[in-house]
Amino acid sequence: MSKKSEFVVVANRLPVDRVTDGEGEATWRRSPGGLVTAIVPVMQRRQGAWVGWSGAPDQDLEPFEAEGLSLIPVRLSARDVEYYYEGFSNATLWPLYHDVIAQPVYRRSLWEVYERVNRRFARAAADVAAEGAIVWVQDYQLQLVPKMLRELRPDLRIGFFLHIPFPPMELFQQLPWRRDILQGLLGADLVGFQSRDAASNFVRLCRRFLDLKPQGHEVAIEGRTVRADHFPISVDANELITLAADPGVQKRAAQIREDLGNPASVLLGVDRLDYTKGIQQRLEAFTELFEDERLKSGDAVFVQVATPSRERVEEYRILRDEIELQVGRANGLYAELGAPIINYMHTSYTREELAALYLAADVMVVTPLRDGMNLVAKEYVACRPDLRGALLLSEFAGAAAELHRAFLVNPYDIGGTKNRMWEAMHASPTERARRMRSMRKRVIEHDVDLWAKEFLDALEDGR
Ligand code: GDG
Repeated sequence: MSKKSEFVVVANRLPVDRVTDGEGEATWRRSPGGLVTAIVPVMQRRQGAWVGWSGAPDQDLEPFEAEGLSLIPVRLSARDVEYYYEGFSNATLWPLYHDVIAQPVYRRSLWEVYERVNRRFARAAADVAAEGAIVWVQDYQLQLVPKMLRELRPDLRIGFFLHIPFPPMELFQQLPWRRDILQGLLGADLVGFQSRDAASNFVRLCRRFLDLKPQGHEVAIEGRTVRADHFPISVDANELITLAADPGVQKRAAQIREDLGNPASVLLGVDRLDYTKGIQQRLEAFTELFEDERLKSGDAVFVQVATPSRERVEEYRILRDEIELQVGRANGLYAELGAPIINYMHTSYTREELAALYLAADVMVVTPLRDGMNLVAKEYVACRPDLRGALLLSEFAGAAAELHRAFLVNPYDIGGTKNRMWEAMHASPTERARRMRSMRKRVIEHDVDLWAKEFLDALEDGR
């Protein structure tokens, strides 16, 4: 395809999923999620193209159009998926960038494939970008793309956004390829992070390991200036408000409470099944409330939705077993016949069902040990115009910097988490409303559209 685009997004995955209809015909459907929703209108305005992997290994696909988007597939072999995606991205970078909660794997063979695959993405972007186009590279799987792309196409304006935390010196230092990653990112004109701390870590690391002399958040390199800044991502608040007002969703929420036996409190967790999310810590805190006899069956029910994730990575398989053992134990000890204290669902739901769960929950429990932002916390807040819910939120989630009226917890402190959980369950309606009102104001004013606009304005400003 020779058509060039003025605006190119480069991400590990394409924004569409392959679905098969009733007749067995395969088509593409836009993937759910804030990033796609926020960027699609921008792309439509600017003849945008999206470069990414289809999600299936060894698939040869020509560029195609779907959902009004121009899509450029990048091929990954089964080995690429194993080494670049499951390996370097999810067994090296993911744990390293999340406070080494799990031990990162440092293997040269993984790095080599990461480099090779990043180059493939950079070439695909270079081929499709028009003269002087804006290219926006997404996330930790593609940190080398900005530099590789600049070498191929110095005329482009390149932005990079990291969705996960960026670690402090003491941790980042471990990475054998630390200089390559920093240099990779510095190929961009603007490097965006979720938090101020992450942006500062990056600048400090450039000083320490590349001998550069940053001024504030600007790094001068090879006659250019790279800006590092924070742009906290958000949700499509309007979409969620509409969803929560839907009579079908509201009816379903009432049904869910009824199915749970109409307990005094419904607590909810919604996460990818990931060791960064603090699922074990929150379930331990909840179970201890029964052990302490502060709660008994019928007082409170915990619903934990754990969406299957990265199931071929060893750590994730172990975690799943541990959680399932923990849930079984807790119910074995404290449930009554037909009334588990924890309802654990290892599955994924539609947006409608998720909204109904948010509406049914008195306390939303979000306790990551480290999280770039955490959209679930913001989604819950957007879905509660009734002001009746309470949010229990980890200090280690990026979202805590904005949602400081949540019931904040340190998830490593099980005793403290348990008490705060109890407090959130028993807060008066006035207190819940006061906290929720302030959090809603923030999420509605700073939605995902504003996030994308602020990033792109900053990227174009520096031209
Ligand atoms: C990374 C960063 C950062 C979950 N289960 C279902 C479902 N979900 C949706 C949620 C939410 C999204 O998945 C999860 O987003 P989070 O932000 O909570 O977490 P990560 O997946 O780790 O995302 C994170 C984010 O990137 C964006 O920058 O905030 O810090 O780690 O939207 O609703 N959606 C549906 N069914 C499910 O069962 N439909």
